[in-house]
Amino acid sequence: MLAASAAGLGALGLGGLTTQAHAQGAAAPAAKPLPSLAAWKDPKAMIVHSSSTLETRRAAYGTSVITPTNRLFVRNNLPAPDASILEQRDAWTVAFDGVKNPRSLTVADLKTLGVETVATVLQCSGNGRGFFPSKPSGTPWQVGAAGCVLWSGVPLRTVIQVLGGAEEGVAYLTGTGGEKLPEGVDPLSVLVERSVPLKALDDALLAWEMNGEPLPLAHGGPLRLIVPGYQGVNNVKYVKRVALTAEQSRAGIMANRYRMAPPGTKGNPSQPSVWEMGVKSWINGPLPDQGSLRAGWVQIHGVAFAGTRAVRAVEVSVDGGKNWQQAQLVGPDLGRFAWRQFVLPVQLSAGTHMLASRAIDSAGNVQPEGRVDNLEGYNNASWQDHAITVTVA
Ligand SMILES: Nc1nc2c(c(=O)[nH]1)N[C@H]1C(S)=C(S)[C@@H](COP(=O)(O)O)O[C@H]1N2
Ligand SMILES: [Mo]
Repeated sequence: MLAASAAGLGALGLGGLTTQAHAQGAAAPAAKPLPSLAAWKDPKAMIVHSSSTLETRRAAYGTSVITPTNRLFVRNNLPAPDASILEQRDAWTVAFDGVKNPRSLTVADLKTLGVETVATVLQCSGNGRGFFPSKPSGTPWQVGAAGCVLWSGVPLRTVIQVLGGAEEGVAYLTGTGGEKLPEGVDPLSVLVERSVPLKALDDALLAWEMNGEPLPLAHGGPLRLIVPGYQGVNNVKYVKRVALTAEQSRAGIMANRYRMAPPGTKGNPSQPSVWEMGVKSWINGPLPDQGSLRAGWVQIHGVAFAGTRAVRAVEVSVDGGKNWQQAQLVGPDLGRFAWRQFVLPVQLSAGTHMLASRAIDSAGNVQPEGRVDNLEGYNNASWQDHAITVTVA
């Protein structure tokens, strides 16, 4: 089949077109078995780091916009709640605080208030940690702690309005995870509770569906707080309390961890928290481990996003960053919180080529060449780190 079509293209003067199959997720099967929480994931698409950390293989992103749920990464700081919480999804209760009329609402109540769908990039702030030469502790993610997901639920601002609006003096939106806390430890040291600046309320969603299905337990079902454009940790799963607060949470995950702490220091509340994501892109194909590349045309493709801002352009280099060419952004455009697919057709000659991409956002911010060194390896957007070297026969 392939040979026949290649011959046909040759007759059209397109000889040299690569016949390499862009295998989607056809890399070696995961070495460790999938954990029970995510036993339904596509094993060929995932790298299993641990029972609570699964990464999407770079080759498994494919070339469409939405990341299928069975290929999306998983990251849990605590053991997930028991699966029985999904038996009666509509009965799940969330406490609302910091509003004029504080009260609890069930998912069934929330479903009467509104419905909206938003596409966002969900990315762990540690995505790209594996490229830090300092080898920070934590999962050494490369590019696969990210995905583009469609979330459906009720806009949080609508719920807040129904509850009489914000109390005076609040400055943060604080979400609390519904995990059972281990006994014998300080609850604040393990509690998943995150605060984001109040302006995030404009876009935040309480989601009960993702990619057209009820939220699986691994991704926060029955209900998850989605903060579009903000790093993964702020998107609290199994959300059981939403509060508008004057101060940030005192939980360790907010106060000391997920801070841009200089190497050799300790994280503390005076350092920047991992909130809005920066401008970032990477190439998903061709990849070095996808079989032999033949000289001729290839479609360099990848993804680009910029937190709360739209992507204005993506440039691609085939010579390690010396020269850049503008790539084409391909649709559909699912809004400023989603990632954009980019494509650049190039003719590669025999030899070794370093392929890199760098994105520019709507405010003119350019994806940086280097990373900002920090204790825990957060916020790596370096185009240099994400470059790949392919050999063409
Ligand atoms: N309740 C709760 N929410 C959570 C977490 C968690 O451990 N518990 N992990 C956070 C982190 S660090 C990330 S990167 C994302 C991962 O989302 P996913 O597992 O759906 O991919 O969820 C965030 N929300
Ligand atoms: Mo994360």
